Amino acid sequence: MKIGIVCYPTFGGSGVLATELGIALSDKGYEVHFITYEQPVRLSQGFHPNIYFHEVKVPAYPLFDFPPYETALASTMVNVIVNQQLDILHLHYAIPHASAAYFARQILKKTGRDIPFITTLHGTDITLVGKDATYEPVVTFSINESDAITAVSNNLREETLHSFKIEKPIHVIPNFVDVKRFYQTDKNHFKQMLAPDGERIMVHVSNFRRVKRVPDVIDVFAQVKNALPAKLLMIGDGPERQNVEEKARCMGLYNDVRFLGKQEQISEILSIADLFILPSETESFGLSALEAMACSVPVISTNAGGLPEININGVTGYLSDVGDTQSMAKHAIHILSDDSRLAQFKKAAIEQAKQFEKQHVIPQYEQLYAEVIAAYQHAGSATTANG
Ligand code: GMT
Repeated sequence: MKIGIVCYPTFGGSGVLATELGIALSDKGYEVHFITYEQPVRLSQGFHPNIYFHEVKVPAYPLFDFPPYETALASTMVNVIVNQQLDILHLHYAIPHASAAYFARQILKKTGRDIPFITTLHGTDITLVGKDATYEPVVTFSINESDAITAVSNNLREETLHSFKIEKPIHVIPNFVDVKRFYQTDKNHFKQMLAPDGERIMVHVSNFRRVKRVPDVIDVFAQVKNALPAKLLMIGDGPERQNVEEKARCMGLYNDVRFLGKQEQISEILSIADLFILPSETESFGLSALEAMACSVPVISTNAGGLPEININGVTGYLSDVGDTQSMAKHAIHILSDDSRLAQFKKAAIEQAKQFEKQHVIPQYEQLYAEVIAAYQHAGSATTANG
């Protein structure tokens, strides 16, 4: 089977998941074609013979204040589908991928070369951006035009049904982790450098958007540091980074907080962490928290969105209300202040991550692809027979 994957190539969760899916599928012998404007970050970590990358180029032109990415994407889809003879297109993040796919398919229908497409909803395409009136009609239409729809958590499925008029079933296929790549390795030399006096290490990973409430990480850390020796590693970059760095400086924490920027070898950093913190306003799943758990790191998070589906309160970490940094700090101190309790939470974290191992999840996508292709071919032959 030849599968086209359309995603954002950045460090954002939807692009990371799409890339991990493509790698897992290629390992199983499928031919995978990524269609996006840059090589996805996680693809750069090794060569995969079954993976192809097709760059969407958007030429500049003096008339264009806003170069038409969606048009370029739809055209690239058409070219790749025809020339590579793809069987199915899998879109990650609805905007603008689902509408571009709809457009591409209308073009291909004229030549009888059209293929089915699946849209996977990831989070802010529904909870934030998608329901904005600027995009909503196109998002609703193009999701409904998809041959199958998946959401990464039960919560996101419910949110989608609540906010949009969806006329098809939404399959929940959770995010997954490759525990052969995400596991705790011995990085004690690295830990020694960052926490020379045996301080506990807290980690936050995100794209520093407002929705992540990154300043709350600093507030929680300040309270934890008052109670026990600790260091904080901040991984990622984005619009809030400068403010948050400034906040850490103003609070006199700068020597204990390291802003490491965007990092590709996340599992190495997670290997030295004692606690992961994710205080998001909304989070459809929290892939970064799952990857932390796979590296035996317990999680302090909010109870927003799909987070309670992966972070089990009192077992793999704790859940608090959005903005309740006191509760988050109290829970963090509870976990970090006792070696045997920390060990117990670490053990539970990895056990929970195993529930989301890739071998449990990839077959769900494979089955969906097979069903969608069969239904599409069946519908096509029925139309031909009748017409
Ligand atoms: O917000 C992000 O970190 C990126 C965003 C995206 O769509 O690229 O992530 C969303 O998709 C991830 C993968 O399915 C989920 O793990 C994240 O929870 C989700 N983010 C939000 O809902 C805010």
